[in-house]
Amino acid sequence: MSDGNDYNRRKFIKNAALGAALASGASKLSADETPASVIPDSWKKPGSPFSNYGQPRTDRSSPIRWISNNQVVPGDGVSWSPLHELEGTITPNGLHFERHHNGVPDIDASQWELKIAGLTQRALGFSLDVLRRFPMRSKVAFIECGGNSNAIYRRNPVQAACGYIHGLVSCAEWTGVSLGRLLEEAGVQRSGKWVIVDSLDAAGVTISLPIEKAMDDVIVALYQNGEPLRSEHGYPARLLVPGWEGIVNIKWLGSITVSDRPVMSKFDTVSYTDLHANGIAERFSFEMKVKSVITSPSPGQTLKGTGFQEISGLAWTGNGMISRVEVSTDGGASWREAALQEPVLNKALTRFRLPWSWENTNAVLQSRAYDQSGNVQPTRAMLLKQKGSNAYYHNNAITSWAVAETGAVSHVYV
Ligand SMILES: Nc1nc2c(c(=O)[nH]1)N[C@H]1C(S)=C(S)[C@@H](COP(=O)(O)O)O[C@H]1N2
Ligand SMILES: [Mo]
Repeated sequence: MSDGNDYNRRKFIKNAALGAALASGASKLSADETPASVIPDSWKKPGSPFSNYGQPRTDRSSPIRWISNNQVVPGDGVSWSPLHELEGTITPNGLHFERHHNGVPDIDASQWELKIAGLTQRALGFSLDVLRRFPMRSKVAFIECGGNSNAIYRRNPVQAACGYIHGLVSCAEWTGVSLGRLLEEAGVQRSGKWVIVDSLDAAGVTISLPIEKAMDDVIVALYQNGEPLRSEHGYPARLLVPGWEGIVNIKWLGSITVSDRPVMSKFDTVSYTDLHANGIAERFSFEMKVKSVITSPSPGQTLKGTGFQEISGLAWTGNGMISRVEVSTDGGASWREAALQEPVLNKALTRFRLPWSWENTNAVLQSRAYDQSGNVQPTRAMLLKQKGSNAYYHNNAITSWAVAETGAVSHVYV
């Protein structure tokens, strides 16, 4: 037996002898609390009946999405995914963030068809029934709004829960028909370099996508996490454009027009576009950059007692897979590599975890993600320097959560 084992064994015996609180905080059962001596109340009457569609528990107020309404345009705003109250990597459909520019339209699917026209051999209309006859494919992917985390541009750290700062990202298994397959059916002409995607909501959202991406991995999604799309997420069909900014993932699809050029719509140019310090705007900043955030511990939470504490969070990149996540508990002075939970998927949320022991001391928690192309998440100072003071979108800076001696967690800049 090695000295180390002997030491641990002696320490264990000592703790057990003292009846000391274990590092986990588990409580010690008295004799009349052991399983053999207790009859649970739930054994005494039958449980509640079946339901046609399961609902979340109603005796609690969380997890819920928070809603931020834009005060000017009706139905313009967001609802945030409560990242700090969720685990794993798949967002339940009722908690997937939402971004609408003019409310959720009610589309009659029996009258609906997706039109494909423009620089094609033929103009085609695909009803929902016709789309369902095509080969289906599924992809687990995140969608992130280009405006996610823009609070990190503010002068002072916003004190809000993690999901209220970073929750315009969610991840689901999307199933539908390859857009490339549908474009082939219509026959793209040689001069077709872009597709112009129009939607049916009152906001009149139109965007342009390069034909290479449209023919590559884009899905006309009909299902989200196995069930037909909900109205909020684009019923009857939306685009899933893996790894690219939220806005191009057009909901309530109307038509796709093949063109030799982008249409330069408001959503191609003004929205989701960053203005550099020299007054020149970024164009087509499609790919979401490598990013991560610690979801637990995070602001609003208070650590309950010293000892073992798992640090856990989410990492993602529009550029392939997450290759590594490092965690600091001292504001970036030193870093340790976190474990990545399997499976690590291309353009999907990746869960990371690191065991930690908290000893009633001040700590500043940070996570730093790397992707397979070698991109690294920048510090806030680096990002501000690079993007200048006009920037509002695409903030992928490292976030810092401070843990006070009391265990209270808050948002800080370091
Ligand atoms: N037709 C239409 N598509 C849209 C939008 C919209 O307002 N109308 N919002 C876009 C934006 S900015 C984002 S971030 C994503 C959000 O998708 P979700 O609401 O399913 O999370 O949808 C995109 N697709
Ligand atoms: Mo967005």
